[in-house]
Amino acid sequence: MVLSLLLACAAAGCGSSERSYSLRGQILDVAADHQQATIKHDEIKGLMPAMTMPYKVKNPELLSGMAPGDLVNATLVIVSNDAYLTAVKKVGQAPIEKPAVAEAPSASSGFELLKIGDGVPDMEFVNQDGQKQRFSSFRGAPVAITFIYTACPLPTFCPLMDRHFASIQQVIKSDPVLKKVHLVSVSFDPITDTPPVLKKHARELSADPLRWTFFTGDRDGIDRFASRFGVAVTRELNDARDITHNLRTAIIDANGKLVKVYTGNEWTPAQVLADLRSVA
Ligand SMILES: [Cu+2]
Repeated sequence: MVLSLLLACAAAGCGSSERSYSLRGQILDVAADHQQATIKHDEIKGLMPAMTMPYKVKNPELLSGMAPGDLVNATLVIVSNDAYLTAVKKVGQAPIEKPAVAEAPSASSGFELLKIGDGVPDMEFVNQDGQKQRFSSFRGAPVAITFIYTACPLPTFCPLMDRHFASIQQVIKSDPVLKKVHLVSVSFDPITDTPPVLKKHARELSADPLRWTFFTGDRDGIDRFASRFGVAVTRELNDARDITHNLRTAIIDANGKLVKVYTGNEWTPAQVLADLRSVA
C-alpha cells in the first residue's frame, strides 16, 4: 500500500499539484464496470458550475452499491492529467428528473444561441502572434472551434479539449480529405491568456500554426461571441482569473455556417472528425 502510494505520487507528481473539492450530487448512471458514474452535481466553487458529467473512480468498490437516483457526497481529486472521485458516500435517494428539452442561453448574456445553419458572427480576435484576425479569415475551410483558458484547473475540462484537438490535428495532417480543416481555440481569459501565453501554450501542444489558431481579444466581445454557442463564463468579483465555465465545441462549415455543437466533455475526437469529413 505504501509502495503503491509512492509510485502513484511519482507518476502523478503528487503534493502541491493535487487538489480536492467536495462534490454533492445525484447519480444518473453507473458504468457496468463500476469505474465511472455520471453525476448531476451542484456548483463546485471556483471550478465549474452545476452540471452533469461522468466521473471516474480509482477504486470501483466505491460505486459497487450505487444506483441511479442515489444522492451522494464525494471528494473530487484533481492531479496533473486526471480527475477522479474518492470517498463516495450515499446520503439519500430521489427520483431522477427528466432533463430540460433545450438549454436556454445564459440569462445575463441577452444573446440568442446560434441555430444550426446560422452564420457565425465575424468577430475580430487577436491571435497567438498578436495579430488581429477575423473569424471570416477561415472562410473556405471547415472549422472546429472550442473555448478554453490555459490556467483551467480541471484536467478533464479545458486541458482535455486541448488534448482532443491535438489528436484531431494528428489525423487531419495525414488525411487528404481533411487537409483544409482548421482548428480554433478561443480563450475566455484574456487577462492571463495574452498572445505570448497562447503561443507558448500552442507550442506545448505541438499545435501547427497553419492548422490550429489560438485566439484572445476583447473580453466582452469574446463573452458575447462564446455565449452564442452556449458558453457561460462566470468570474469571481475579486479575482477575474477565478473562472467557472462550461464547455462547447462546434463544427462550422467552409461558408461560416454552424453545423453542430457539442456540449460538455464527452465528445470524442472520432465524432468531431466524422463531422468534419461530412462537411469537408
Ligand atoms: Cu476549463
